[in-house]
Amino acid sequence: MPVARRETCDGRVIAHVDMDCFYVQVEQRKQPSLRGLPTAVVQYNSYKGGGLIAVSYEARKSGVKRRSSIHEYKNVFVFSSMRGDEAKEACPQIQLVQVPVARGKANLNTYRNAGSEVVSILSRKGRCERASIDEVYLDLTDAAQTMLMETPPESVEHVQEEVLKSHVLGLQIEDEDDAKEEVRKWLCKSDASYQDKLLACGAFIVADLRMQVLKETEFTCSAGVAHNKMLAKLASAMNKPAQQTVVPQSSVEGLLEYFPIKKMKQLGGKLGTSLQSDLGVNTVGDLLQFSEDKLQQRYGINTGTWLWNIARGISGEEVEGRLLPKSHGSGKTFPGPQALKTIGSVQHWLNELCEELSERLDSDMDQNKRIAHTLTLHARAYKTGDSDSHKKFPSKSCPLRYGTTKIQEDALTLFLAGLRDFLSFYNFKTHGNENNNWGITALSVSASKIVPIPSGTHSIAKYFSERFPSGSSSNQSVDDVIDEVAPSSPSGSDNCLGVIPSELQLEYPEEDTGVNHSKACLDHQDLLCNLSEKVDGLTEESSHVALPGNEDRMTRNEPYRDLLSKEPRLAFNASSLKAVEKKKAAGKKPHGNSSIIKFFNNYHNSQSSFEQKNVTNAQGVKIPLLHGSQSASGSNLTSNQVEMASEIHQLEEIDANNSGCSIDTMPQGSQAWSYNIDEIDPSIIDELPPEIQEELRTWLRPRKRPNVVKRGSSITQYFRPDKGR
Ligand code: TTP
Repeated sequence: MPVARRETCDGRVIAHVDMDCFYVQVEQRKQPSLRGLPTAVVQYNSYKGGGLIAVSYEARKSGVKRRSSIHEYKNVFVFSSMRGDEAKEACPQIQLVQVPVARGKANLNTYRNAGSEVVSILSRKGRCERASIDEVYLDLTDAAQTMLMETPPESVEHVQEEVLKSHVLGLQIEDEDDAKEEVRKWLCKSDASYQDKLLACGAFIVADLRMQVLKETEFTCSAGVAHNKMLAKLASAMNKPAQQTVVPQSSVEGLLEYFPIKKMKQLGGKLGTSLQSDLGVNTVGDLLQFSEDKLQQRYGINTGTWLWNIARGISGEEVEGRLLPKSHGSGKTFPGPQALKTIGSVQHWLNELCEELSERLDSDMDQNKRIAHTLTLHARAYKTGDSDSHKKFPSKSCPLRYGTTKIQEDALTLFLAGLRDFLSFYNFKTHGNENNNWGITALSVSASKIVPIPSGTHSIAKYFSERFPSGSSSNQSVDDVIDEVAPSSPSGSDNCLGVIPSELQLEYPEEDTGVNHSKACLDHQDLLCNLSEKVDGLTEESSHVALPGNEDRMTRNEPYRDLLSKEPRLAFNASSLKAVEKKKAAGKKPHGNSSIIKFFNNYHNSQSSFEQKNVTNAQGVKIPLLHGSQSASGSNLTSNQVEMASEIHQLEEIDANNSGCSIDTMPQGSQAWSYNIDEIDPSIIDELPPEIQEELRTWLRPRKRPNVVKRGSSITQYFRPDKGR
């Protein structure tokens, strides 16, 4: 029997608000002449008119839709998006607007900013959680209770039209002409239960908020009002656009009875499939026949309980008070023939993505006084013949260092670490003409663990010491990176996904709409952030990886965009330079061939010696081959990194003079410690001891800023992590 904590209705009033065809609305606001016309926003990649990423409701009436086909492959739903050309056939009047572009990829800033406008309005009435670029959860419990006490619905003389347009699940309406009157009666019923009265108040409040959004931003949105997040999210999608749906507790069973199990949040994948094939569960209602014990025995304690709860519409997930994104991300996919096959092209795109990420981090720091702590790289690679290969490139994380160049360097190191694991998985060997068997089909970088910037001298020192731990102030080591944590359990509280199962995220554009469609973590709608969850999304473009429906794209005679041949010489990181120096010292010439396949070959061929050399760094210090921990003590380059770079260097013709890096400027030794003067917020100078204020101001003066503070200066001494303060 359900225990108290599982009360199906605990009196909370939760709303989920979702913008209608959001990108289209943003474009229509920019170009008012498009209003009322069938309109769609297309991706940056204009192949066949560009993939559709947002479709207006006028266009939907003519059969234009974002997804043109869906098929299930290995228990995963794979979507192909409709393209502009196809949309024109279905609706010749359609207006196609290309997503804004920057750095050769979609730039979502306009949409993010528009989302922020909406959030600032919706947050006026209660705790507000920004769940994705265009959706929020609201906890309206307090506001509803207040309204019920002060102006209960039954006392409202004139109920506004927007409120009367609500849909109340389970409310029988015989004649559509009477719909508004029936809704009014339900909302204003004086002998309704306390919970229903609270929901009615919620409907009034949400309708009012939606009207404010329309008035102040010109955007329409739809909403669900229920006793928990899960039900509110289900409801908001039921009546669109510009409408709202209320879920009284008495209608929950009916709502879930026929709701497809695989459409529930977290049940689109293996778990949902197992429920179908092993237990014959096809709808959420089917789950009701199983006891909690049975579900726990089969799926474990937490998942079993979670399944038992969702069958009854129970979800205790709180609305987090969060108006700002939890993370930032930038990603791009390289479908079919665009797959990246050279380290140079990977580095080129990583540089672009990191530049965008760095800009967003800087503006977050400026505007919101927040800093991010973790940098994560996600990638997908394919290997012909292994349709699961796209799942095998591991995500890697490391501490985030501010500054575009540093982020670029670290992202490359993370990529190499992932590549190494990927190669190990296949125990890779290549022969002859296998160069086309491999490629990188998606890249994304994200910054997470974002916290308010510390203020005050002590915190600043801590901030710096965290950024540059153990003197490893230069590049991240390949062995220092951390494997990304596996996705949380279905009941994980971190996930605010709604009804859309993770597989649906796979639809995300082959392009770069970039980033963060994930509904779970706002800015992870990016392509690859949160590969396993839908939301910011974003987990999405597997449809462009070597799946059956897409293989034709791999072989089609489409013009192959050879990125490498067009790209300029790329600045290399310190590791690469060091490697170049090593090669030069050994009298060897760097190779000009930068094929990834060669990298694979070189990696494989050198693996055994690599493993051995790996244990000793440049200073002769033994370094354990540990993942997820700092391995170098006092060395700027781990031997591992040098070796890895050495491999790269065999593939790339490097002009050392192109690099702005100088590894020699970094202090050496176990007590080494440095930081970037640019990372000091000038506003904290007054809080520092007088003896270092003057010196710091000198450093901060424009045009005289060095990248690295001189060893032995009082500032350096002051900020030393081991300084006993
Ligand atoms: P959604 O909220 O999923 O859809 P929507 O707002 O366009 O339409 P609806 O009224 O049905 O909710 O996505 C929000 C925006 O995210 C959408 O306008 C464009 C973008 N997006 C993509 O770029 N790719 C995608 O695959 C999806 C689903 C959304």
